[in-house]
Amino acid sequence: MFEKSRSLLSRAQRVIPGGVNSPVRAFKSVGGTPPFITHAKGPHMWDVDGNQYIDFVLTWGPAIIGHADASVVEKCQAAMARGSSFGAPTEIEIELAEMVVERVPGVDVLRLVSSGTEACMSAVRLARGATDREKIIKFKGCYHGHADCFLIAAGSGALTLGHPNSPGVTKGTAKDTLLASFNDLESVEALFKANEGEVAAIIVEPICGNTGCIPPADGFLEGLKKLCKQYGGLLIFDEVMTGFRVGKGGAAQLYDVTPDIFCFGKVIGGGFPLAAYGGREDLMRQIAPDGPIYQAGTLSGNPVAVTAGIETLNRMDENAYAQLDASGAYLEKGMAEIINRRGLPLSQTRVGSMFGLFFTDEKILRHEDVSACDLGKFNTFFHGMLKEGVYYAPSQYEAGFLSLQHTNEILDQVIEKADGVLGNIFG
Ligand code: KE4
Repeated sequence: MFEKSRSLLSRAQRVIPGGVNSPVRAFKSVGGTPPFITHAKGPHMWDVDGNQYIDFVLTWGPAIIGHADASVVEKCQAAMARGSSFGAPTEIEIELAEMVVERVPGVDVLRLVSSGTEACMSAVRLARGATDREKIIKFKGCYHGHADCFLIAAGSGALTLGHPNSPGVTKGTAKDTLLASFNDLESVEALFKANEGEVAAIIVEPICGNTGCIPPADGFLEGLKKLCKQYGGLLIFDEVMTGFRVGKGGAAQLYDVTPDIFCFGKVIGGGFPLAAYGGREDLMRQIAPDGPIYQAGTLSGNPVAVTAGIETLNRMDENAYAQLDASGAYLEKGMAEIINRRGLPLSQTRVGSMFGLFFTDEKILRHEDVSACDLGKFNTFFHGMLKEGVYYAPSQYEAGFLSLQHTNEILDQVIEKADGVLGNIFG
């Protein structure tokens, strides 16, 4: 089933670390051989061995209207023919920025960059520059890209300093990143109190998507905003995954909590390297060349990526979000029927078309709870479904996504296959 992928992996490993250009693709968490993909269309992907998959990863979120959308392909081909990048301003960059400002209450000004890491890294630099403070608070299990200041593990005690969770990240960097627990306002306030006057910002995924899909508890996001106001820090919503995914205005609009700074990625680029950060005008005017806080990028706002982003956002109107939510509910209902009928120790989470399937029947409120999951059974489920032609994210610590092309007929196929695979696992 994966012979050609196995051979390509061996060849790739000789010249690329792990044979992949991003670690999660190597399947280290679930084991086995990652299929090498040849092409994708709509809700499907195909690999070099000719296997077809219903894709729940959607390149980790961006392919919200489905892979290789004809209109996006046509418009991007035309954009490419006019030159892929000029390193100079273009009108369509203004158009995309105006679309984001119009869609997302709280974004007055934004800067386009090329990756979510770059967006989050720049947002933190902005917060530090604007407040003249150095520390940030992040949450265990939240991922904001691979900038040094984010690769920090929690200290042993609740208030001990973080330490690097990757070689190459310095202790000097680690001391400025504090770790709190998601959905636990007390853990956040304790850090503010222990670092009075030193915290520049909280950065949070408003819906966790990098430790499975974990929604915010009622009042949590509002509580973060109040703590920032009380202690003088800025609130950064990392909406790289949730922005334009869970609604037109992202999680901020969904939960009616406006941060000071937003980070966007994934859907905004429709599958091209395009991300952004933005927010209050008084803050964003401090970014060069308006202000002294430096940030730059050779390919930032390149016309091909921007064209894909504009086409993708243009398709994401209220009806599209209503359709995605209905699809998410349909899948959730189908899986719940299996879980209930078979009495399985599984739990589901969902926000619109972003979902989680946890191999535990414990309530999942934060990253620490995910360790209660039976990762062995998750891995067996993952491979069972892969063999059945359904491509879940290769880790219990990832979220799943639907596109406008995941019809109920497609989802019925998944539900039927899942019933069989789960029956084999749990008897
Ligand atoms: P990139 O630098 O990978 O474009 O974005 C980093 C990032 C920032 N913030 C959030 C909330 C994110 O989810 C991400 C990237 N997400 C992972 C998937 N969990 C990307 C997949 C990968 O690392 O290959």
